[in-house]
Amino acid sequence: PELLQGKNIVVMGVANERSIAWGITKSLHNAGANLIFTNRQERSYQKLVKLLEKNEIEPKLIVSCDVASDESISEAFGEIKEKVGVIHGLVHSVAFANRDELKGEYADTSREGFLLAQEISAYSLVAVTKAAKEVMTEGGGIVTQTYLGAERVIKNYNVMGVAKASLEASVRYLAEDVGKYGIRVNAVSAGPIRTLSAKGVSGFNEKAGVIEEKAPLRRNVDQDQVGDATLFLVSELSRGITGEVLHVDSGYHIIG
Ligand code: 0WD
Repeated sequence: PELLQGKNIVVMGVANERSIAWGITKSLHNAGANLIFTNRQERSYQKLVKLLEKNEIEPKLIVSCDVASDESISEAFGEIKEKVGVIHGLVHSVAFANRDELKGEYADTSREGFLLAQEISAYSLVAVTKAAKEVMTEGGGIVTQTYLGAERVIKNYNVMGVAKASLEASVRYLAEDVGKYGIRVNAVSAGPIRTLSAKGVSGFNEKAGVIEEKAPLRRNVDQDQVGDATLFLVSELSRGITGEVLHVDSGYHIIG
């Protein structure tokens, strides 16, 4: 049987064809999973429906979910519980910061901008894990998306780097909390990939060039590679792994 045959997996964060969550969708679909999607905006919903049709992927369910709202999260997972019952995995591929704070000096970050980045990019995983564990009654894997800017100072990544540091620490604390229910929590730390969100980070093209030049594999990663690594972390193949950050970056992070 296929790796995720009969498994119900929630995917959060498909905005368009370039989204990392779309690469993940293809990997999970190819592994036989039943997919449940959450979107924030109507615009993304329309795009997602078209993308799914074009790729002949039949979604099990699509629900709206704005991670900035506890009410929206609880409605979304309530609907998932009612219509799907049990879920076996969840992919969190959501982040946000004000564009004008993804350049210049981190020291200039506003209080509001700091809190917004933390709320959407880090706290959302906490809130979603709390809601998802009620529906993950047979155990499973939760996987989020992070970036090297959590560990090192990367020019312009600023407030988002600090939010990703918080996200990675949350992965560890959450892993401890839900481990007793057979639920694992891990992160993929992807190299730079051209997406809608990446466009918001100043000087993004330079970052991709550095990977091609310096990473052991001398090439950039793409959505499909992140998709396959995420599939591994969602599936039972990684049943011994939790609280981990797996780098999918052509090995760039090992180079000094
Ligand atoms: O180089 C990159 N692109 C990397 C991205 C490298 C390493 C990590 N990542 C991370 C991002 O930080 C993020 O956590 O991967 C994740 C996905 O990013 P992406 O695929 O680059 O971004 P994008 O295609 O823009 O999707 C981001 C989505 C939003 O799209 P819409 O158009 O609906 O705003 O994040 C979601 C949303 O789907 N999002 C929200 N979802 C629910 N509630 C919210 C929100 N409040 N805000 C943003």
